[in-house]
Amino acid sequence: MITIYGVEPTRSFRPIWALEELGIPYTVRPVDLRKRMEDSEFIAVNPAGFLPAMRDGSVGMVDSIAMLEYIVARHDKEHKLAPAADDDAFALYQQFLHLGESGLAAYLNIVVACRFLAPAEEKENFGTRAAERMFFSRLSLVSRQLARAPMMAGEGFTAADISVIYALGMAERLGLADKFGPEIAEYRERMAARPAYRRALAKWSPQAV
Ligand SMILES: N[C@@H](CCC(=O)N[C@@H](CS)C(=O)NCC(=O)O)C(=O)O
Repeated sequence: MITIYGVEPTRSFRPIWALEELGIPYTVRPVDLRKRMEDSEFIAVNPAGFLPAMRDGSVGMVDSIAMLEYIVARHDKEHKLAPAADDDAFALYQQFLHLGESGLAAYLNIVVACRFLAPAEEKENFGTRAAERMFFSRLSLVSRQLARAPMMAGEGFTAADISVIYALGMAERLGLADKFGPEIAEYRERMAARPAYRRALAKWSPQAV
């Protein structure tokens, strides 16, 4: 049985949603972000202490995008969440799968740190403004893709949508959603209507549903 360590608001949502889409059994093991370094079971999987982490039998791993790639490669033989490598959609799939983290959510970590952890005079510093600017420059590629197709890899839902949608939710929690174009809001609504998304949300954030 797969175990995902970490609950709302962490990137644990990505593997949880993927597992719900595939109908693979799993458990969510909550980790308190403030006390995580004292959580010996979790630290055994991720000694660096960031979330999420995952265990699948003897496998222990970190990084939500790596987990999506692992889940797809090991458990998605029917290509429900990723096109095959020789499919025309594969390049877009790879691009947006990674852009959701390296081009979107990773920049927002800087904004989170400045907003919630920095001293007052550092909250709106050059670094956080640059991170926001980079987030919105990469987001323009998502908007451009939505002008051509309903989803990140084209016509079909994939793990690239899971990756990008998590980053958009993170931006909303930081108060940045009022700068989203209508195509982004419409895309989020469409993805949130998926039954697997609703089930994942209930597991990730039990009080929210
Ligand atoms: N690229 C990593 C980023 C992991 C990450 O930044 N996790 C956040 C929570 S979503 C965290 O644990 N932050 C606290 C820290 O890094 O110490 C992934 O996709 O899993």
